[in-house]
Amino acid sequence: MTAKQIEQNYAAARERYAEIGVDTDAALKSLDAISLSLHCWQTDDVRGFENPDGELSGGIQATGNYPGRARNIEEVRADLEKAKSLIPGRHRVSLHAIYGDFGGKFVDRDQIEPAHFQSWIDWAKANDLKLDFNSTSFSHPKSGDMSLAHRDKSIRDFWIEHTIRSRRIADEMGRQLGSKACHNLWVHDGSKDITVDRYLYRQNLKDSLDKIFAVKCPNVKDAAECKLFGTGLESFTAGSHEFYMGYAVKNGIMATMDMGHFHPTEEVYDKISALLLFTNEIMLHVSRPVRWDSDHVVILNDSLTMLAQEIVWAGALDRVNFGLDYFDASLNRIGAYVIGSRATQKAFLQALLSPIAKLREAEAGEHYFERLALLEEAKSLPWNDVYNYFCHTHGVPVAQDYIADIQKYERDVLSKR
Ligand code: RNT
Ligand code: ZN
Repeated sequence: MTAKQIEQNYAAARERYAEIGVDTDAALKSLDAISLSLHCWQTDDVRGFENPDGELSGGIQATGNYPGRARNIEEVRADLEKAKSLIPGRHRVSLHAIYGDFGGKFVDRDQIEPAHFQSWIDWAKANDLKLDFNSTSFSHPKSGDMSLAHRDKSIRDFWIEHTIRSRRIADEMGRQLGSKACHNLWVHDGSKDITVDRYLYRQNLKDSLDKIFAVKCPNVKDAAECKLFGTGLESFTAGSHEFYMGYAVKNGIMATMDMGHFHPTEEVYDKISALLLFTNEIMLHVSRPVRWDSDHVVILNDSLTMLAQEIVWAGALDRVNFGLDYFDASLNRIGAYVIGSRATQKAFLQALLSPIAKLREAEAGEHYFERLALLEEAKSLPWNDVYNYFCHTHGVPVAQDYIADIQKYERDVLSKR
């Protein structure tokens, strides 16, 4: 598409939307304000630099062995920079504690410090990025089936120390970059089979969290992520949805909603308005479960569009933190970022372009045929011409043009790894 075509298509789309009372320029402005937090772990299948050849544990799995996985900090950064250059807008990067700049030394989880992440902060500054952070409880000899909920106090203490240190690192990131860092706490703690001491484990988890959050980190937005189950941990998950919802509401932190962490027909979108009445902000993990929490690359599907609609219609864009969370090792990993990020932006743009005034009017008047008809019509309005214009004005490849760019990166860089 030529620049002229993109601009002409946008002009036509703008008129078409104006007919139904929608301002495309305003929608683009709102879209521009949405920063996605790119999860660093798609670059290397959640290996990190602490023990990159170790097994991924904690009930999560990256399947596939597509060549070109990032093997060190330079490669992770190069891949993130490449992905960023193909995604319009200003974004963030989310790091896990195992991605520290450890200089080839083994630094155990209860020893990590802001210094191990200083080069990430400098990199973020140089690349106009903000950072978010995650404590890492998986892939470690001390984590087994349980960490913060473990019945052994010395194990709990180790993970409490790790998580406090992780929050301090996030605090330093937030301070230096002038934007509060989201710290997401997810632990896999659970069991494979029938569990008779559920109350004890949850009480342990709660006590550990109380100790962790007693440390004040003014530049951090704290979040905790629930889960339904992990592989090998099918019968019990200490940090269930009810557990963290209760904890978040009582303690004023965010609940993280991962789209893969609920029953297969349960959708995250319907939780937004319920949660936001009781917590200030929400953290999202945008993901795509296929039959289970499989963390497939995010695409523009109903789960995503309905989630975006709900957030936009609730007027809650500034109360939601948009983390991506998927890891597919079976295809070009930079491509995975670009597809998932663009799909997320498209979902939000569609929502921002929905004829909400007319839809609300129909609903208030109990005109349900008209409401459904309008919702259906909105699906095929020329929103993609608006998105193409967004890419064009941000100087990134429009429509399918990013494919050739990624193929070139694969030829020039990834294939040499
Ligand atoms: C696992 C959780 C968690 C992880 C990342 C790596 O089921 O979704 O968020 O995916 O922290
Ligand atoms: Zn997640």
